[in-house]
Amino acid sequence: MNNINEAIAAFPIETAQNGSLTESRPYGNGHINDTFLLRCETPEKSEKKFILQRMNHTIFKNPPQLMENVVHVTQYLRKSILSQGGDPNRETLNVLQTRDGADWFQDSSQNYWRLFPFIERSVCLEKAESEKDFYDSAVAFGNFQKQLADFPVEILHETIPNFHNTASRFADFQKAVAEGDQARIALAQAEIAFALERQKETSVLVNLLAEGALPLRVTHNDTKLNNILFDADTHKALCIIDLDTVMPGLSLYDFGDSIRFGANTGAEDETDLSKVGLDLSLFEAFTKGYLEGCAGRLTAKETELLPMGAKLMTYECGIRFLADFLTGDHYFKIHRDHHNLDRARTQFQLVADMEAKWQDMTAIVKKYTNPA
Ligand code: ADP
Ligand code: GN1
Ligand code: MG
Repeated sequence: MNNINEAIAAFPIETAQNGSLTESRPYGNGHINDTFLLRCETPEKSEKKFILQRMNHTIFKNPPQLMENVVHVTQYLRKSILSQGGDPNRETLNVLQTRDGADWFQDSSQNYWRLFPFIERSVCLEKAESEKDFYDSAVAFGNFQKQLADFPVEILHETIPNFHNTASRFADFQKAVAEGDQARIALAQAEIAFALERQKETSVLVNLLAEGALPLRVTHNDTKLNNILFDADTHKALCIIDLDTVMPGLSLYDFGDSIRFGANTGAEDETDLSKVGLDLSLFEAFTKGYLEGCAGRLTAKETELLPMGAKLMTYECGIRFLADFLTGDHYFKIHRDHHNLDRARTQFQLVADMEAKWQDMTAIVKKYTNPA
């Protein structure tokens, strides 16, 4: 039982100013939290909207700590946006407190809820409508990296341990192959073989991090295109959302996750694999934008390894989808049978296409490292 009505009552949603609630409905395409759009009609007959979310506390084991991170990060971003003359009510999420002044609410069934103002006149894209959109998203994610460069990392909680530790994800995957559902394992033989063949690469980036050859930064860790809002009027990237996994991490994985999702010629769950591949023009647009957004902060090693970030993040997501399929779909929300297997297949198809286009990817990164 979700007890959404308890949550609605706990937050100052229906107030003299906001008027009364006219609609509450599931919203967005996130795989993890339950998101609801709430609409109120004000006494002046205008509309006030909110995003109410039930946090997934099976996945995020400590929602209060998670919310502490989100509050710290959004307050920090707020100051940075103000100092740059921006609008902090549109360019970052803002956590709204309960009537009791808390940043989150726990209902009688132990669900955790949070509330954000709906960012008006914004759009969320599942697919870039133009190269420019994707380039803009890259500048925004690079800029996010830059904005948080001096954030006091020691105050952040690790909301999901080893979130982008590809070697540890591989170990989880092996466990799923050993202990998963036999019928599902039989169905996914080709995908399992594909993943196992690439075991050696899973530790490349984590080893470089351990050796100190790559820096640990404050990263977003879930940089897909639908985690950024665009301004509906100007179509410029406006606000980075879904801050649940802002943690210390590798810039390469932020770069990689954006490529994985946004530079795919097909959807993440496309069943016609002939539609899935790496769009090199989008890869180029994102590389250019991300390097510009980071404004010289990436080291030479990080820049050189951007293609590896893209490939490993795609591979990692593939083994996560596949492990979830093999063990009964308990992590990612599914909307049809074999949904997670379909998702794993697209990721592996994309990895294979990246392998085929490796020289092009490397050349594109070089082009923007040493502009002529
Ligand atoms: P999940 O973790 O499940 O992906 P998100 O935080 O990304 O959840 O939210 C799901 C969707 O809800 C987003 O993709 C976006 O479309 C929409 N959304 C979230 N927060 C806001 C907001 N403050 N204003 C407008 N839309 C939002
Ligand atoms: C999940 O929450 P959402 O839908 O933005 C997942 C990401 C995956 C992504 C795959 C906390 O992101 O790690 O890359 O699905 N988030 C979490 O689409 O596991
Ligand atoms: Mg999301």
